[in-house]
Amino acid sequence: MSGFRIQVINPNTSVEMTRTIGEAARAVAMPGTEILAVCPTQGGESIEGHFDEAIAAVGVLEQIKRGQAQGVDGHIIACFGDPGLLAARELAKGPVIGIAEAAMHMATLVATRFSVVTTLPRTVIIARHLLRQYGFEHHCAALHAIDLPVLALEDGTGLAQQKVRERCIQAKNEDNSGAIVLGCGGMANLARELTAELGIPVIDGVTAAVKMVESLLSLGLGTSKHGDLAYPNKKPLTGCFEMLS
Ligand code: 5HY
Repeated sequence: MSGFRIQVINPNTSVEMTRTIGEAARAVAMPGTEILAVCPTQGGESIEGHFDEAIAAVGVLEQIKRGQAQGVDGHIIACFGDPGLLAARELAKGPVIGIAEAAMHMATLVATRFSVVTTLPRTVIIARHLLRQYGFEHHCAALHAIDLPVLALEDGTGLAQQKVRERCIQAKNEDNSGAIVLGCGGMANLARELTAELGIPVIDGVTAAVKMVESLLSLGLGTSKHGDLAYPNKKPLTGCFEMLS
């Protein structure tokens, strides 16, 4: 099976991070899979709280619309808060996977307990909400923040990457977790090296989601259009939301 077109949406507007995410996705995609890495035309350069997520969700929906118009087969929301996930599923015919859910699901398949390493302490709180929402609370041993903003991952100094590495080592030793989930799309290029160095699965959601979308597509499965994920009820949308109608 080949020839899938997967749209990887970075919900923030950082072009550098979109490139990092796209490269990581291409590195694991099947030879016939085409990865289209995109980000919204409007919004914030990083997503670090509920306010940022609400804005980013609209950008995600805009990109889903575009992707569908271009005939892509599946979509990935490449931000650890999975902003707009269920709304995106309403719009989409193909599968839509968020990177937090992808990484958490995969972690439960290779370890009984995992730790999360993310950027800011407030993101830890958002990740806790997601754990509860997805039913993974009991699988998560602990959550850690490197205490640097999201864009530190793209500043070229390597400091954020070094802190992620240190936190992962600390999580392995102190939490006694069998796996680590990386809690930011901008960490997508770190998983393989850290897995080799730490000797336990270090899972990034972007690459995990690529393999999940490919699996669903290979099985001929898309988003259910029966029930709450049916296409949105038709109604006029005004102002800046006209582009979504
Ligand atoms: C992300 N923010 O994956 C999240 C997560 C974080 O702009 N991309 C973002 O680290 O807060």
